[in-house]
Amino acid sequence: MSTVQEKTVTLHRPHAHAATPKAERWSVEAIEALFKLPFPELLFRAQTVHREHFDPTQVEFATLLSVKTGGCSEDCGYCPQSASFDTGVKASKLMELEEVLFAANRAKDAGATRFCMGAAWREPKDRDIEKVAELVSAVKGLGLETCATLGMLKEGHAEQLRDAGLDYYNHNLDTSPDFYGDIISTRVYQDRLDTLARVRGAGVKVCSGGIVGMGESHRQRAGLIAELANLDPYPESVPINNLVRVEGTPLADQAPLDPFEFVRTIAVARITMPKARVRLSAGRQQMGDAVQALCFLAGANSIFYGDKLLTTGNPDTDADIDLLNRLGMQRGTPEA
Ligand code: SAM
Ligand code: DTB
Ligand code: SF4
Repeated sequence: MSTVQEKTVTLHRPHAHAATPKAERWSVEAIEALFKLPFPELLFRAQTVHREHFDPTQVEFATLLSVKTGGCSEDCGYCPQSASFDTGVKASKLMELEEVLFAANRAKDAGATRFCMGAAWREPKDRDIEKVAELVSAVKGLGLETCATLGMLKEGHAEQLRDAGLDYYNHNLDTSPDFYGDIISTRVYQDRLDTLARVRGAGVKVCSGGIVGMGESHRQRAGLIAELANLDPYPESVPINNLVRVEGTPLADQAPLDPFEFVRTIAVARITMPKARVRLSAGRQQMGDAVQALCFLAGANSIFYGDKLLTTGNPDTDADIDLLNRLGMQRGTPEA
């Protein structure tokens, strides 16, 4: 690592929610340069930014529930829920309200503050939105923050969800524009951006991140962060997923990512999106406590909390509480 690279990195910190002039935005090159910093330098910068905006001991607990599982018409190469791959995931219909409320109550009792409902749809139909709106308003009634991830939204859908009490909509950019076509053939990057614009336009908070470890290059990893950080404003919530390699998907045999590269991605997300909740998302079960601790040091302040993600495993809730206790950290609702 040369000191020349180190010196050429300038820390631009555009303010969230302010109109950011084009000149101040993050270039892929500047983000790549951050990625290439010596690890201690990168973590120091990320921690400095984190502490400017948040209490670094606080971590948000968000619980996921798959309200409609499997049988999806999209072909996202990482996803166990695509009907294109034989992964053993059984397709099911949208869950009934009572079942969702039961799970949301249990999540609340276990300490979650946000409840995210996921559906394996390319895009919901009008009648799906009506049903999900009922789920959202019931979960909101429990005093939980609500989030939904249902695929692409048409005109008016985001407004309907907002009116039902939806706080966040999750829709990931997943990777860089130039790698996207290698992973998904059934939609294009602009479709994702259009949905994010609809969500933002309706006044629903944006949760958008991506997956690393899919075989993307360093530059493409930087390209994903640049796309997210240059959204104007950038997302309030940024989930960074480490690919969960699922048997039957095209990415099942992908070589695992160097864990330090994952930690670097968290740090770069923190530096470029200072006020966002950066979520250490999928892949924690395979990661080990020490790497998770490094992610918190790099600025992650949110996790998915609960024994299951959508279809794959997640650490036990007891193990998560134990980990935070050992680190002297605690559950909270980090506010910038
Ligand atoms: N169908 C909707 C969509 O694609 O937006 C919502 C559900 S989809 C499962 C939500 C996100 O989960 C994906 O965008 C992707 O980032 C993440 N995801 C899915 N499978 C994953 C895997 N095997 N490893 C890591 N993240 C994964
Ligand atoms: C996100 O970024 N990650 C979550 C959530 N948003 C919906 C999903 C992770 C899914 C991991 C694979 C599975 O459990 O099916
Ligand atoms: Fe379907 Fe979402 Fe999985 Fe893609 S990521 S196959 S859209 S459930």
